[in-house]
Amino acid sequence: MGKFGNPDFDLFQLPEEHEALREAIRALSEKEIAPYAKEVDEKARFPEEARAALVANGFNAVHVPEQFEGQGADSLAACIVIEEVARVDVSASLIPAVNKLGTMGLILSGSDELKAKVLPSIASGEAMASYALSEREAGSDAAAMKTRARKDGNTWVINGSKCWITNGGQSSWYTVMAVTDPDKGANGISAFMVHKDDEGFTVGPLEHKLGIKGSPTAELYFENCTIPEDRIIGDEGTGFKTALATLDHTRPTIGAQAVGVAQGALDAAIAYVKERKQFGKTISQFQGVEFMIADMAMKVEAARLMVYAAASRAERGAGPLGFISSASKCMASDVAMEVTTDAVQLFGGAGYTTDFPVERMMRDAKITQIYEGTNQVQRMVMARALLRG
Ligand code: COS
Repeated sequence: MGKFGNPDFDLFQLPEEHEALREAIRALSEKEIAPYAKEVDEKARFPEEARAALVANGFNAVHVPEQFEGQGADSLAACIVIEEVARVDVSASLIPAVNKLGTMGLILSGSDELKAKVLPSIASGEAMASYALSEREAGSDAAAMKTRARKDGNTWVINGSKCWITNGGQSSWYTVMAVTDPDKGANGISAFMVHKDDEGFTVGPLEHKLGIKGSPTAELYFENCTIPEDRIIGDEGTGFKTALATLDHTRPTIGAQAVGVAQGALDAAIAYVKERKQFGKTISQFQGVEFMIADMAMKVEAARLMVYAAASRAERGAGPLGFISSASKCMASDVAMEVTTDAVQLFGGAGYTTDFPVERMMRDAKITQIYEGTNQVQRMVMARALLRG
């Protein structure tokens, strides 16, 4: 070993417990989630079998801190769980992913009392959580939201609507961003925890989507929705910062989802090209096919490393996360789109049918380039971080 050598340390080797976690969640996903993925997609129904299996085995919300009856898994472990579920069913991977998205603001900025009220039920699987930032006219420009919250005695009264809410209707708790002071722009937005049974809260119609059909995407309505004053997350006016800080922590989880679906498509393509015969040999023996497989695997590996680097930095709280978190989500989702599209190509006509999972994977991959911020917004966030100096 040279001056910098340390035989006990390998930056690119995951710790044993993370590898063991991967083995466990992969086995569970293949046995208890994969068999239902096709039907879940065809019927656009919630993956109940996946929820039951994830809850029974403690994989539904691994990120919840131990102090609040959770497993306190680190960010990398949460990514591994999401990645492995997404490898077989992207819709099902939204259970652990959105539970994290819907509670991260609370974990980062909420009071211990509010955490104690919400988090144990998420950890146990009794409840799920969603994140409500977007509105019809405030998507990428999230600070342009119109939903209002005003103080009334010892309550907050919320009016407005939110849209594209992943797992809307399935979740019991919603992190809702609303304007509390319209004169202060982004600094006049506050974050709240709203429960599905709160007066004045209703779930609207579901979207009909290209992919992730097993995960409902709903509109939420707030009509004089009245919640206790202690349901605010952090101080008044800090909600937009909480919302963006949340995304700093969760964009790598979308990267993990993208890596997972890309790996699933790559695995399916490798198996297929070794079986499929044309011109008297398996198509894996054609150099054009070999090169495609090599490129696909190379991209997946690079995306995985970037996602893990982003998750590790989020875990360590190492500096501003904006660049790395957006870069990991953006790169991994672009890779997922390329790799799943190439997988369909390698299957040929068969890949375009629902007899094989790759067409579903391609449709599911598309959303990773759009949600938690379009990849155009990710590039904006990255550029701002770089150009700030
Ligand atoms: N963490 C904490 N605070 C942050 C932050 C971060 N990562 N990034 C910015 N802020 C702060 C800024 O410092 C600013 O506060 P001050 O005025 O006190 O300095 C405030 O938040 C507003 O920031 P900014 O002016 O940059 O906001 P913009 O309105 O320009 O919007 C983007 C920034 C576009 C990046 C943001 O709206 C965004 O991410 N949009 C996409 C939304 C999204 O991902 N939607 C998907 C929802 S989940 S499906």
